[in-house]
Amino acid sequence: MTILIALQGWDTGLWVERMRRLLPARPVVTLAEPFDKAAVRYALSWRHPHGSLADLPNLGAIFSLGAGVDHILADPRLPDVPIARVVDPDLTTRMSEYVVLHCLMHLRQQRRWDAQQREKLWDDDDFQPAARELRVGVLGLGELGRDAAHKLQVMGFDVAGWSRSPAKAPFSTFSGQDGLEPFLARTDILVCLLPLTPQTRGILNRDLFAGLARDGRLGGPVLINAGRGGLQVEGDILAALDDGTLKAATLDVFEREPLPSDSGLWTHPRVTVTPHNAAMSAPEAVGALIAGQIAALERGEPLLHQVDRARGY
Ligand code: NDP
Ligand code: OXD
Repeated sequence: MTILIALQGWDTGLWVERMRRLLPARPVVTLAEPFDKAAVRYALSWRHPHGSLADLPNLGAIFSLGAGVDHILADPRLPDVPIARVVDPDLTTRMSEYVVLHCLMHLRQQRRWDAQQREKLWDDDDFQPAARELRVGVLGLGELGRDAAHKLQVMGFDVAGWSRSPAKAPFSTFSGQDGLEPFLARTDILVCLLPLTPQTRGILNRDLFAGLARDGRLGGPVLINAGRGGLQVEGDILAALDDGTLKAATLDVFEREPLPSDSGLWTHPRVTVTPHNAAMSAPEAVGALIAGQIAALERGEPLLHQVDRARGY
């Protein structure tokens, strides 16, 4: 009943320590050391090296250490066992904090005041719009999109959401390809919380930006992407910023991570870059979620938050 921790880019030691503390009777191993492959029952993955979960004859489940699972499904040698992802209030709350922060930052022009402060410039020529005058559109109405949409509504924004299948919510909802055009046409700030799948790859492109509202109070539409870098076409974002199709962007995720130092996004005056930390998986919270899932599985209960491989999320 060994637990294998297979991570790249995160601190493996933190997760080993957390899982050993939560499940003291179980061996917890990592890819950095020799281990008995036949003993591994559960694998915890964040961007595991492709092929590293193959040849584990008794593997029963894979737990993504993030909400997204594109990093797992991309493995061509992925074993055919159930995959569960993170659905946890700690992570959801972190993401909503990020989304609300950046919507407010664009609403209140915080980048402009920061620049003015550096110049010791006292210049307040505009009458700032109120949140209710801004239409925020949330792409993806899953665990994260719904919570963010709800909290944006509490702040007073005029919120709508878009999903694959029709959704009921206390705000306007749109779905499918037919719903995309009217959704974009009423959107001043576009928040992307979609998963990366073959259907969504590259969706944040020039054509989509051209469909956003042009009559909003910010003087042009704003993009906030905290979903995945593969959803966006970065050349199109830079071109759209430069020709006025987009007014500004906040980006947490990138086509290549870390964002290469020669990317024009780093230095663009109307781009805010954050290092894929909109909603980090805290070992305290996510470790407890996975330990609970393992205990439930072993009591014969179903695995929660399972990924549908055919849908890709
Ligand atoms: P969910 O699976 O709960 O929700 C996904 C949503 O996207 C659903 O509403 C789904 O529609 C919609 N969707 C999927 N495919 C399409 C499509 N082709 N067209 C329209 N809508 C679609 O995911 P979460 O909310 O938990 O997470 C979303 C993503 O956020 C993760 O996959 C991950 O990539 C990213 N993330 C980023 C983090 C960061 O720090 N930057 C942290 C955590 C997550 P439907 O409701 O019809 O199924
Ligand atoms: C996630 C992430 O998917 O951190 O949870 O990106």
